[in-house]
Amino acid sequence: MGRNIVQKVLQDHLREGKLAAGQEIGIRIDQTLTQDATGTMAYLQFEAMGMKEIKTDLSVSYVDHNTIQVGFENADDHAYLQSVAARFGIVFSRPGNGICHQVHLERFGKPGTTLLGSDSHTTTGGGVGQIAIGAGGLDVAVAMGGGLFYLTAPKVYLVNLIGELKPWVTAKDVVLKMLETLTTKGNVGVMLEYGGPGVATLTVPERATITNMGAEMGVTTSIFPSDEETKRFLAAQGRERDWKQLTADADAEYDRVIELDLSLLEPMVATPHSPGNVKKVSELAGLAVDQVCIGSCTNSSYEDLVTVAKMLKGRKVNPHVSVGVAPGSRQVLAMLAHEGYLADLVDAGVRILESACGFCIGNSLSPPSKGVSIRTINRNFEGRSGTKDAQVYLTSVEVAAAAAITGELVDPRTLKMEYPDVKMPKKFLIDDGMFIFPTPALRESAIVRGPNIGAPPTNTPMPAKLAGVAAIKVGDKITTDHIMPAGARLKYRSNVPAYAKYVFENVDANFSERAMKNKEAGIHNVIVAGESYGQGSSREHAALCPMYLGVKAVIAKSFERIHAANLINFGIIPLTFKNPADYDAIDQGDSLEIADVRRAIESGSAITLKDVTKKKDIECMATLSERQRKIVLAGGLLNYTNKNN
Ligand code: MIC
Ligand code: SF4
Repeated sequence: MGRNIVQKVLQDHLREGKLAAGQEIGIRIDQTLTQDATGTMAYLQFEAMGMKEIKTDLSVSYVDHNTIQVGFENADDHAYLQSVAARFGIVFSRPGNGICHQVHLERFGKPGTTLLGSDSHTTTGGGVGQIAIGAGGLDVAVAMGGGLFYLTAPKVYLVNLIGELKPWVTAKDVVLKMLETLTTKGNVGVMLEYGGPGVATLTVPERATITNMGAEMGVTTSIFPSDEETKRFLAAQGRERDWKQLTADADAEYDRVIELDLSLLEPMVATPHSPGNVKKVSELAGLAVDQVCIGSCTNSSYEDLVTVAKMLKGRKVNPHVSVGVAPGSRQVLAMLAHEGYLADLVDAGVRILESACGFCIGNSLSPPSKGVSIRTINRNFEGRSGTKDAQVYLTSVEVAAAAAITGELVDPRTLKMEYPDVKMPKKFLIDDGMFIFPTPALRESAIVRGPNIGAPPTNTPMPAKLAGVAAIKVGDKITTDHIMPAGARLKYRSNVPAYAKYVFENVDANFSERAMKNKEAGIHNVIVAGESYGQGSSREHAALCPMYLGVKAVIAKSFERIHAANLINFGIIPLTFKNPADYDAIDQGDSLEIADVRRAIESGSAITLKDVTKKKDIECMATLSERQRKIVLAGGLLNYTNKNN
């Protein structure tokens, strides 16, 4: 039987288990990436596991998320990250060099390899034919040390692309269409493989926009073939030697086939507050806009920003709209500058922002109250922009630039404007001067630890009996932005006791204090949740900080992949309701008990949660592999790894 691309790459890297959908497998990781907001904890954990050097082919530490540096905390983090990279043989990408996913695609992504990153949009690498997966920092730390990455062998869906995109219709519209089809939930354990004749019509940066936002569907990753177009991209980056062909066999099989005719698509928009709320731009035409933010790892390539510059050239941004542009990398920024496009943007009245995540993570350019912000980013969760009641819409750069000019959400096809048909350059401007590559001398340097650098908190093993309380009850689609806000709080990422004060800050501001009091009184905290708990980012702090507050279990209707793995890594048991209707029976504040929690986890037997207040037994399931059971019992992966060393 022929093999698809996912099977080929996974089989090449398979070290444990069998490649049969639903089974746990362990794969070798060739490359890792971290970013500053998840990186400090990942490297602290790397140190705590006693690791001395990396065992991957390449590990890169990027500084891109928190470059605001209000106060000493960010600068301390950057100094720690730089010194730790030097010490362990990791490439360091200095602040200003760009957003991890964009830069990695440009300079390091390699077809047929595996990439594990402590950021959910690591999936961007699928654009260049990598199996690129987002995970918690602890999993990345283990992979850096040569350990395997464990995941569920996926179901593979083929997205068969036919036809060609019409002018003004873009890769962003393709992925928004996919979000409309697959939605943001129910896709755990799936990988998407793009194929069909339409693939050849898309450049690598366009493909990367599509694989980037696979994260929003909750799929493990998405991958494109590596073809002549991939070769052209790598050659333009001076890396033709990294190319290899990667295609599916003609008789490859898939668990599902989704047909997508590119020529039938039109400009799309995701409306507040979920990337899955997809509509046609034409349906919302005329909506007044306050702000336009162009950038992020989804849409900030050279082609994207030259398109914006060409649309704005000789025009002024609308007087009612504040327009920010953040180039995805220093390479993109430098090319815009050298080729004159930067001047066009400045002349038009654009606010030029640093090549970093910035507004995307809510640490700058928060919209005004109730403001409408058109953004080219990938997530519009409530409050993520830093303004709770802001209305954030996700679009292509073309739609965003049209809004910047007109002050309204408008289908750009209705503007009397020539389509700026921007081509990928034959040669990108290559300057690796803002990377610090490892050298033997650097390996001798000392690790710098300012006062913001804490130690990773420890956990106790799972108790014999869980005796606690429903410390909070939340609804469906709770994102990690709800659990652990970023934005202004991002600077506490290296300091768990400080960051833990903000758990569920925007959902229930008293949660942290209440949970801490319970913990001090010896009462275990339990989180009760609806469907698709833990959507969005890979931030392990959404498990780590609850662990610090004494959370021992989360019981939900369903979980998203990365967050469930993070809970296990920090010794919190993810339980699902056998009968989802039982969710309604539990109220916040109810006393909850699992009499034999340890034994039940050990033996894999059914788990009965007793709602003591309601005098009701609730059947639960813990879908854990043998390895995961041991991790949860040990109180997390750090304890488990240290015990097994
Ligand atoms: C995000 O886009 O939500 C982030 C910020 O990049 C996160 C990582 C983090 O919280 O540090 C992600 O996507 O994993
Ligand atoms: Fe950065 Fe936004 Fe991309 Fe996350 S989604 S990596 S915050 S640009």
